Amino acid sequence: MGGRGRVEPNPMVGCVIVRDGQVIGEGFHAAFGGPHAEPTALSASTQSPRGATAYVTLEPCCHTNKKTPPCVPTLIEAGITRVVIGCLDPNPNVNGAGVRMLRDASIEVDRVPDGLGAECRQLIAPFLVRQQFQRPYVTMKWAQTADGKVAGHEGMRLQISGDRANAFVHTLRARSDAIVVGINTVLTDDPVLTVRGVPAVRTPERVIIDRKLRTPNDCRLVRTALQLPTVVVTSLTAPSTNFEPLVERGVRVVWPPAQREDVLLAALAAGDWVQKPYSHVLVEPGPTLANAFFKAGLCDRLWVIHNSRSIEDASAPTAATVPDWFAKTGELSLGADTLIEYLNVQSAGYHATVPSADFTLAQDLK
Ligand code: AOF
Ligand code: ZN
Repeated sequence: MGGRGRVEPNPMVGCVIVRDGQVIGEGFHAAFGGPHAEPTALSASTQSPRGATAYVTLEPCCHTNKKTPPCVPTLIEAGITRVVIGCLDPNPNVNGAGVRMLRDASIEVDRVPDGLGAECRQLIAPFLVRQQFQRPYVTMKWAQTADGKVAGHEGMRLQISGDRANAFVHTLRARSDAIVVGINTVLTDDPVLTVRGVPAVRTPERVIIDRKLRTPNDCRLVRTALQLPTVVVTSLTAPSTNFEPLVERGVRVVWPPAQREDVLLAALAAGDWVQKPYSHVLVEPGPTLANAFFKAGLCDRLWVIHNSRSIEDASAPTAATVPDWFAKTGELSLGADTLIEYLNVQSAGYHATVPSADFTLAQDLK
């Protein structure tokens, strides 16, 4: 999990070398373009890996048209005699060919038990979703009061979560490729959607869903658009006069090919206008956008921050309801807040009811 935020769009992979029941080396893929887990674990081995078993969360790679040398020949040369894999690599250049190449070299290859295999797939769910469906992994996050409110009187901006919970949100932002908000959030909160107070692992693009192109030229997102990538996703019915002033200020304005909300959301999740593929999209929605994502089946994971205060104001907007098909995978107490993670068990990005890498890293930070 140490590679989270640094390896994407590649998967997180870990490897352990075991001989005579003893761990002699460990490694993980730490950064995009850098050494893979297997050579890292082999070079970290404290004893000769000859005759040892390599446990790898993903099938070792065997293809050569890429950044690093293939792992299968490296394992063979190191004298590994058994490889236990967590799951197959869906990359069409691998996808079972790594296993075959190992077996052809008389190396015993086994799979971990099914439950553990599902956990290995969950670890790389964003990679699997991208390989199979060409879309990023979508996380939604919101904060709510004890009485279920997400903003103040008549929707006025209200800081609900405390400093510790905010710091965790910023770690999640720092590992995401895009942060998405709806136009209502821009109009009421004027957010800047930057990563603050934590190391910036990636620079997320800031995306506004704005069907009628109402994004104000002087909002903070637009004012910082020359420094930080900013995209407005609009529709063909938007007034064209609003287009130029945004573009002049450095905003990329894009139109999915149809006007329907579901197409807009699907296009967003597919990130089909982005120059670089998105692996992780973080949506910070109001209740309307949250429900739209739930309805479109486009939310894979959810982080809800529950604050212990109530505001008891009937005019304050109420949080969306977490659908029944979301399974709770973690709970973390952070001062006056509790962070709860859910996974959408109906999504293609679901494999096992286990805390995500981001949640586990948050737990470790705590
Ligand atoms: C492994 N071990 O630790 C990882 C694997 O461009 P490259 O050389 O980094 O190769 C990227 C591909 O290798 C990636 O798409 C995936 O199929 C596999 N990732 N394989 O044996 C690793 N990270
Ligand atoms: Zn490899």
